[in-house]
Amino acid sequence: MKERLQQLQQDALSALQQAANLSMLQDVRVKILGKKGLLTEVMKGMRDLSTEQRPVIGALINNLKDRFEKTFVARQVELQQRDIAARLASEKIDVTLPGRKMASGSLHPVTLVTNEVVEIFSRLGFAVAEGPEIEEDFYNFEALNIPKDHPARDMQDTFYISDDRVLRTHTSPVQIRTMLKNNPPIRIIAPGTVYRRDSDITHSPMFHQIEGFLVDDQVTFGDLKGVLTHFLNEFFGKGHSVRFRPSFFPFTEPSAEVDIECVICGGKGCRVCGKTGWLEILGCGMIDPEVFKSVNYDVEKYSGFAFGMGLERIAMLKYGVNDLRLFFDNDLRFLKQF
Ligand code: 2U9
Repeated sequence: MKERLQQLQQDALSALQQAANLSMLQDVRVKILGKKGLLTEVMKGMRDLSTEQRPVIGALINNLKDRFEKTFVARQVELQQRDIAARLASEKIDVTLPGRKMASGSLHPVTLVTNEVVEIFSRLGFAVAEGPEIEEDFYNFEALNIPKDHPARDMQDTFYISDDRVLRTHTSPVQIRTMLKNNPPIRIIAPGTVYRRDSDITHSPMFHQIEGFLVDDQVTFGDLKGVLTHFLNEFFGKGHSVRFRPSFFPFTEPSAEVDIECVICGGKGCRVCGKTGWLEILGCGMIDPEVFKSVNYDVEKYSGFAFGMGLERIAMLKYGVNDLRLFFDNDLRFLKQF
């Protein structure tokens, strides 16, 4: 039995050394120590040994097991390291390769100019107000002194949803809603999407406006001129002359349109300003007392000014865009430039 054990030890240790990979190594272990393994078979023969022989053979078996385990672990580590080395050699990572860049979007130019206008008026104490794009006739027209037969109500201009519901044609109804909920003093800036039945190279049926208004006691046309001139200096930079031309709007009296010296040619006359040297930027005026009456404000006590501008138009002037349709095409080659 002693010889059998010595032979088995020799065979087992050499089988461990010859195992070419981790799976073969495991097979050797099962072949020797498994339930039907060679050592297990030898150990069954212990029953037939005499009491003197049993501890001697037992010690030999323990010694064999011990050497087997140690050799097994050593060979296992060796094979694992060989595998790791092989993987490292075949799966080399080039840490100098540049990473994959995350594609990041950018804000739409109309959003950029909206943010800029809002920021300028915020610094003057104006708060942003918003309202629904589907409006009632009262807020969009009636309260703004636009009577039933006014041309602005013509089917040419307004998208009607029902007899008394429209897609808002301006953001002015936001100011009516604000006045109905609050008392003066009020300073509001109202950016938003508006809709008109108009579509050609210079008009889109959906566009963006920003309107503002201020109501308090003793507000004058001088306040209006001061605030809007300050806005234009901030938005287009100082050094461009500004002029106020008389105009008409149903909701303001007196009314004016505001021009700035052409920011493209400096007033010399070019294609953008139609050779006039001036660019029309804003409409404005003192809020008509009829508008105050429709929101139950005391016309003797309060006065105010209001203004409005098209955001696509000022974005075109600011960024030198020559075609309105570019804002709505969603062509990434255009949008990525801002
Ligand atoms: C209230 C009272 C008065 C807002 C105003 C304009 C003049 C104006 C146009 C500019 C270009 C619209 O986008 S555009 O076509 N707007 O000229 N808007 S005064 O007046 C108001 C608003 C609300 C309660």
